[in-house]
Amino acid sequence: MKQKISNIHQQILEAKKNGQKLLAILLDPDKIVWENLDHLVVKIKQSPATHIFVGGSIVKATILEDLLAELKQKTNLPVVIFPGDPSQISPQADAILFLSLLSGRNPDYLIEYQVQAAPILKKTNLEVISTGYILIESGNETAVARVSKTKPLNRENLDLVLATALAGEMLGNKLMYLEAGSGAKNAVPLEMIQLIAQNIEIPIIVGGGIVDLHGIQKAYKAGADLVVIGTAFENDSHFFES
Ligand code: 1GP
Repeated sequence: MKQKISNIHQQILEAKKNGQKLLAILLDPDKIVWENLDHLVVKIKQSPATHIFVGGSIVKATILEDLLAELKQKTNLPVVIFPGDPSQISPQADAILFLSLLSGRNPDYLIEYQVQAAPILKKTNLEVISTGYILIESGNETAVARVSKTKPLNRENLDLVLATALAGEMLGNKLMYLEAGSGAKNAVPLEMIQLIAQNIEIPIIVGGGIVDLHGIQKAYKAGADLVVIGTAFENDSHFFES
């Protein structure tokens, strides 16, 4: 196995300080067509991606292990688990986003799963990056809302989203993820990204429903430090060439 990439959180902080914008390609192990994996890896290498996120709402453990092993073997990018639940922990990755679903009021996603995951994580050398996760209403029901049985925050209610992000920062989260949900009809509103960026210090991840390169640039301009692209790249491996 290749050497682990360490200090991913520190690198994100430095990128933010230097105004360098980051991009993660999100791969859902359940949607990977294995015969195409080599082609996918070539396309990831040719893309401007700085990180690979791996995860999904429901993932079979063996597929996760296999995919992580392949990605670590074939790329030099940091591979970060973006888990749907504690079954999605693998020592093969470099880091894991230790998520708290702050927009919801389901205790499983606020503390129960974290309690289940902590002893498992303790035995790995994964870098654990605590991340506030805020789901924003996006025009259609997304897998995160369905699986977590939580409601997203109203996209018009900027005050509540801001209060949630502030609370997440004060609780000690190291990153804040503004999520419209995979395949969202509407991405996170730009004015919302801007407001949160003006009011919190920690790096901001934005994802869900971003379908073109212009959308990525707009999110950066509004204040996103790292943008996540899943569905658009999944549907078109030439996405970044357009
Ligand atoms: C989902 O934010 C990510 O958790 C990416 O969303 O699949 O819509 O790009 P998309």
